[in-house]
Amino acid sequence: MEQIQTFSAERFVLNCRGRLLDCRPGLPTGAQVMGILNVTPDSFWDGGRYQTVDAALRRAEIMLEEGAAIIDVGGESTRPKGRIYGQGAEPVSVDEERRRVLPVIEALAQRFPEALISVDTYKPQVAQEALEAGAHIINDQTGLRLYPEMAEVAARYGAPLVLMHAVGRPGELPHEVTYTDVVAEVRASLAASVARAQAAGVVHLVLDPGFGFGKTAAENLRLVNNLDALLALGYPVLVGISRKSTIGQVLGTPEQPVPPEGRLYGTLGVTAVAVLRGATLVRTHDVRPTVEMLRLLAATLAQPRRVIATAT
Ligand code: HH2
Repeated sequence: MEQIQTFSAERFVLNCRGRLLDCRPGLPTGAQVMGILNVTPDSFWDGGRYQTVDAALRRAEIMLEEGAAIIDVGGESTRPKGRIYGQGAEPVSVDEERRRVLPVIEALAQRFPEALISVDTYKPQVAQEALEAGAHIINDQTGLRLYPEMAEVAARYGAPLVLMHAVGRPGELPHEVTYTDVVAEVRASLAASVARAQAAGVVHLVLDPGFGFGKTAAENLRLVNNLDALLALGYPVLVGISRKSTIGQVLGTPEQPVPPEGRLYGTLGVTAVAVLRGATLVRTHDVRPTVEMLRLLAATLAQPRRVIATAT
């Protein structure tokens, strides 16, 4: 596998509409933390908790105090239909998504001018209005697959674009996808998304394997353990592992996964491996535990390694 020796500032220091975010591997903080703020009624973990602007602002304030660099605002859950999550999330119209996210983004931008705000949407119209309202980053869970014109919006506003790998439509994941080589296939799909974004003139991209999106638990973990294959495409890598069902399935069984409230420590373990393999952005519901784990990970890795030869 090819190795990237240097992480150029041009690609790994993101220019977020004039504000810089260092995403070079080896950061003293381990990685940049993106705090999740779902302003939805039906997200699998935080759904229904932050549906008023006041509640969303209070939650953002806590996450920023705990060390989040980015607040990721989402107005449509992607909770898939199926055995684990039951009915799945409802699709959301452009109007409803706008109504949910725009007032929160506007209030966040005013109240916390030092914070970076990303908008978790695959709809170009919502993204554009979110950028107008003060967002800095677009987080596209479909990696430009549904609406390639999202790339033009990112290019026009000078906003970094997160390209996540997923299959199917959000909320309607096909559960029967079979991969022959999940790492190679996800990498090839992301490479195609990168080419599309570059052609539209987007400068700053972030790649995301799409942990939990139409992949088995083993495939999700294999992607994390081979994240350097995505990093080799030459852009910073983000992971969103937080409390997802893979953690519950490994701790319990595929039939009876441990519920989301019991998935924090497992999440931290998988996240540590992701960062060791080169991820420099971590999307999480649990900012303080993640920040503390990352700091200790970085402090440990900063110590010189000495290999002591053993007698055979
Ligand atoms: N995961 C979710 C949503 N957005 N964005 C990126 N870049 N990467 C992810 O892994 C990712 C994401 C799903 O998690 P969550 O927002 O907690 O749940 P829900 O979709 O139910 O709102």
